[in-house]
Formats: sequence, structure tokens, C-alpha cells
Amino acid sequence: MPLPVPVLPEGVDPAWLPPAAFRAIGGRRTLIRGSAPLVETVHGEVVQACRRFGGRVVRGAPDGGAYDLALALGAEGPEPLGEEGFTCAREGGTTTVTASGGRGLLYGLFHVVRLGDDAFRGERAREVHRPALALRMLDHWDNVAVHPVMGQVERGYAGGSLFWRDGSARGELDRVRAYGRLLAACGINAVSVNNVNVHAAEARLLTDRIGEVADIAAALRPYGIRTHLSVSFAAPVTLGGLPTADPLDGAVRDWWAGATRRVYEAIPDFGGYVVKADSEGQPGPFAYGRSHAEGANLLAAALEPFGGTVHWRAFVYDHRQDWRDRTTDRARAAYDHFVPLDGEFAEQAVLQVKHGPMDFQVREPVSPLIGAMPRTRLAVELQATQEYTGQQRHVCWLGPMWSGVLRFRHEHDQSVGELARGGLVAVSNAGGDPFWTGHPLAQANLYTFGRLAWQPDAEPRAVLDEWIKLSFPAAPPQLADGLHAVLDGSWRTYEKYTAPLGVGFMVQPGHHYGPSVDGYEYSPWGTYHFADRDGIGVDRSVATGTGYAGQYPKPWAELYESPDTCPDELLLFFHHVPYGHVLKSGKTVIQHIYDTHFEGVEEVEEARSVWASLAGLVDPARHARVAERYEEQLRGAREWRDQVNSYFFRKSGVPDGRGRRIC
Ligand code: GCV
Repeated sequence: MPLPVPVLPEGVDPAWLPPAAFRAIGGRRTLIRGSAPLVETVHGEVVQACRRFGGRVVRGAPDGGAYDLALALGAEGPEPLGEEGFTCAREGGTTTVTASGGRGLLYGLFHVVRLGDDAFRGERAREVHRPALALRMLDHWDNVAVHPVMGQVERGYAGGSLFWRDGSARGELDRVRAYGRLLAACGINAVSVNNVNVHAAEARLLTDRIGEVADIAAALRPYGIRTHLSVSFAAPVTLGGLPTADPLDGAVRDWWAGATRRVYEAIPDFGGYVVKADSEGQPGPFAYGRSHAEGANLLAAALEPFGGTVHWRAFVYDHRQDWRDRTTDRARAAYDHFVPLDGEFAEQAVLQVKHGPMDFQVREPVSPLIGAMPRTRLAVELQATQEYTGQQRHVCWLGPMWSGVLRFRHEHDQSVGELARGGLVAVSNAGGDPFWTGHPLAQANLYTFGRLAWQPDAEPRAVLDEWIKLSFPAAPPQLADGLHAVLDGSWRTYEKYTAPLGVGFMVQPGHHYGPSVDGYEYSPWGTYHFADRDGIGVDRSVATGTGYAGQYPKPWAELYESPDTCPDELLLFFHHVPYGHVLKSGKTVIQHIYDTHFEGVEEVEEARSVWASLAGLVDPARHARVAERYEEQLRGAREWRDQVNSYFFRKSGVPDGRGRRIC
């Protein structure tokens, strides 16, 4: 039986799957062969498209006619396709997609949707498509109950949670299924449904509330998405009533084994656990004098009989640092904690590493940990939710930043995309907002994440092009050009008007929106810029600083070690330099700060007017929402410019070389 396509609630945006995206398929004759649960999903998709556009679908044995499209589960070809791969070819007027698993066939269908009419033109040589990374996951930082400070979704800028509301399951399972459909269409195959900061209500999802998670899993399953859960390391104590959560304690091991068995009884294809331990106040193995490998292996052992995985986060650092202590460097922490444990993690344990050493700033170097644990499965974590990049009030398309991270090569000529054997993860930017992501243009980040997780060396601009074509199927060239104009360079624009040259933070403490140059300067969180009257930046060299630069292999360690060779965009992350230091661009640091902040605001003004010119080419509600957010972005960018420029003018006493007014 074909599975009906989920119906979106009135007013909810179809994002990159508007009905018109299926026009090319829907008007043709399609044959679907094979039997597996996800084939019913594929069948349902094609049936709906044909109903809308007048085509025909035949299931099972061919009826003797000719077909424009054949979607078939079949025997493997010369190369293994696995559960998720597919082939696509066109010969004799038929486009054929074959796969050996239902997920592969679903991804093949969405491939044809992306190709549109091109899928049905001329001949196409057989192509094999397989995801580079087996796990492509979104982590939701959704709270079950509304947290007094963080709200329903920690760092959420897209309305409430898709899953939870005021302590209960939200229960809108068709919407969850529609979410799964969008995710499958860009290649995402796993979702963790609750915050890594596990509060009391979330903790119980593991035990007596597992049925609520099972309902979500059932809604996501038809689109090939596996469900994961964030759990608390202290669960044996807080939920199990044991006196300890010591990972080497037999009763603790038994408790996790039993709890995990019950999870799999409820959700047979459950993906596994996500754990934030000994991090920002979350409990962990340090309390028992145990290592993080011992902690992770405890959960890995519980999951192992069922094929599940524990994603153990490497975000471990001292958040109660004394700002006077210049020897402690937060950037060093993950490497210092975890590199000595390389080779000690069980096979079912994946170490999940943030892409940079600090915390999702607009510019950071790639974490040195990613290249330093060859005997450990690593997953790389990105942040689609725009905590530090404009909170979905500012346009900031992160494709170029993520692509730069994934293409970065540590050593042995392996890129980050290749080293991420445990998968690519993003903190989700989606929620209950009718546009899913608060800012309608932030949908592009979610889509780009999925496509880069499938193919980490994909050209981000080509991915953006796909998103534009799918989301706006009838887009005249003027709209596509306009969308590129406002999105392509938006990350660099954001960087220009915020913290300069890789130094990071300078945000309002707590909520992290808007400028506060000294907001974190005397704080325990370890996030400093050390600006004084002579200069700015953090000396992380081996010779005179914290030694962080030495955590990289050559050539990076040498390149970052000296201000003469360090790339401009990371200069202040690695070095404390005088305001008069001349960058490779030929400008002094202080003039660079002034210039980029003026330019950043001008670029937002320009983008705002490009967007205004697109009125009439996009639907009025979307146009109005984006236009309104541009007003806020421009206000915010001016505030950033004026606070940052004034601060450095007052510190340095150096006037702007171009004589512009600095407040
Ligand atoms: C979920 C940053 C964020 C926190 C987040 C943390 C993490 O510190 O500000 O909200 O907590 O990262 O990644 O665990």
C-alpha cells in the first residue's frame, strides 16, 4: 500500500518540497518494483505527484507499456550500493533508478526530483550515488519542559519545538513526518530529539517516557530517519535509584543494559545515545575518577547487542576559569582531554567533536583534535542553529564556512570530511515556526548541511543552486540571481561587522545576540580578546603563548605559530599584535577593523535593497518576513559597527585613515 504523503498544517511552508518540484515526475509513467517498507514511501510520493500532474504509476510487474521512469529494488551491480546508495541511468526513453535498499530508492527518487526535466532528456550514462558518510544527523537541543532560562529550545530561533511543548509530547506527528520527508530529501538520516543538557523531564524519555520517543521514531521511520536520544550520565542515580553512576560498577552496567534493552523493545531501529558529560555542569565520569573512554564504553557496551552507537561529545573544558590565569586556554581543552585516550574507545562509541576548538564562532580554526585521533571514530559537529551567527534574524548562509572545514586537510592528506568516519552532525535550526527555521532563508543552511553530509566535497554554491531550484521551481533568473546575491557572501558579511580576525565572542553574555566587546572579557568561560591600548589578540603560539598552535601537525603548527605566516582571518585567534601590525592585505589591524565594519553594514544595506527588488517574485508572506528581518539585521549590524569601532578607537587612539565618523 502506498504510504500517503504527510499533509502539512495550513500555512506551513513546504520549504524545498513544494508540489511543483514534482512536476517532472508527476506528468509521466512510472514503474515501481520491489518490496520494502520504504518502497511504500516512494510509491506514495509518486502516486501523489501523478494525481496532481496527470501521470500514471504501475506497481510490481510491468503492464507491457513503456515507462518514463523505473524505480526498482534490484540486485547489486558491480559495485556495492549498500542500504543507501542508488544508480541512475537513462536509456531508450526510460530513466532507471535502482537500489538495493528502500532508503537508497527513496534517495534515488529525490535525486530525480532534483534533476527535474533533465532526468528525462536524452541519454544518461549510469551513475552511482552513495553517501560519503554513513551517519548524517541533526541534534535538537529541544527541552521537553520549558526551561526557565533557555525556553523550549536551547539556542532555538525557530519557534517552539517540533516534538515537545510545555512538558508533553507535542503530538503533531504528521508534521514530524513532514520534517522527516524534508530531511530525507537532502540526505539526513538521523535525528536526536532532545537537548544534550538533560534536565529532569528529558531524562525520563529514556525510561517511563520512551513511548513518546517511539511515536516520533515511528513518524520519522518512513523517511529513513533513525531516532537518537540524549541521555544523562547520572541516569542510574537519578532514574535508577542507584548510589553511583560509576562506569566500572557492575550494578551501573546492568542498569544501562536493562534500560537500553527496554528502549530497543520500544524502538527496534533506535540509533543510540548522545552524551554531554563533564561539560558545562553536566554529570560525567570525572566524578568517579574515571576517564571519558570508560564513560563512553559503558554506554557502548549497553548499545552493542543492538547495533546502536553512543555519540560522546568532546566539548569538555573548564567553564569556571579564572580570567586572571593566563595559562589556561579553553581552545586547548578538547585535545588535551581526549588525545591521550585515542584507541581506548569501543567500536560502538563515536567521539563527537565541534568543528572548531571554541564554540561555533563565525571564524575559528579547524579543531586540531579532528586530525589527532586516528584510532577513534570521530563525528564532526556543526551548528545550523545560528547561536553566534545572527540567531536567524540575520542572513548568514554557512555553506562556505562548513565546506572550508570539511575540505581542510590536517595531515596524511585526509580531509575533515574523510576523517569524520563517525558522521557529520549539526545542531538543528528547525522548529515549530511556519517557515521551519524562523528566517525563511535559513532553510538554505538546513538543506546545505544535509547535502554536504552526503558529499562533503560538494561545491556549496552548487548546493545552494539546488536549494533555489527546488524551493522556487518557477523562479525566473532574476530571482535566482537575487537569492545568490543575498546569500552567497552573507557569512563573510556577518564576519565583517562582528568580532574581527578570528578573535571571537564579543557578544552579549547569556543569550549571545548583539555586540558586547567586553561581554566575556572577565568571565569564567575562557573566551577573551585581551585588547589593551597597544594591541589585541590571544597569544596561542608555542614560543610565547598557551602552546595551542603546537596541537596541529605540520604544516599548520608552523604556519599558525608566527604572525608573519598566520592567515589574516585567524590572526587574532593565534596572536596578540599591535594595532599597527600590517596584515597580508597591506592594511593595519586597526584600519582593517574600521574598514570591515563599515563594509559589513554597507553590504547589509545592499542585500536589503536586493531583497526589496524581489517583491512580486516570491510569495508575499515570505517576502515580508525576510524584509522585516533585514530591518533588524541592519539595526544590529550598525550597532555592531559602532560599538566595535568606537571601542577600538578609544582603546588605540588611532583615527580612521579614511576620516569617517566613529562615535
Ligand atoms: C547545549 C554552547 C551553548 C550551549 C550549549 C553548549 C553545548 O555553550 O551556548 O547552549 O549547550 O554550547 O554545545 O553543549
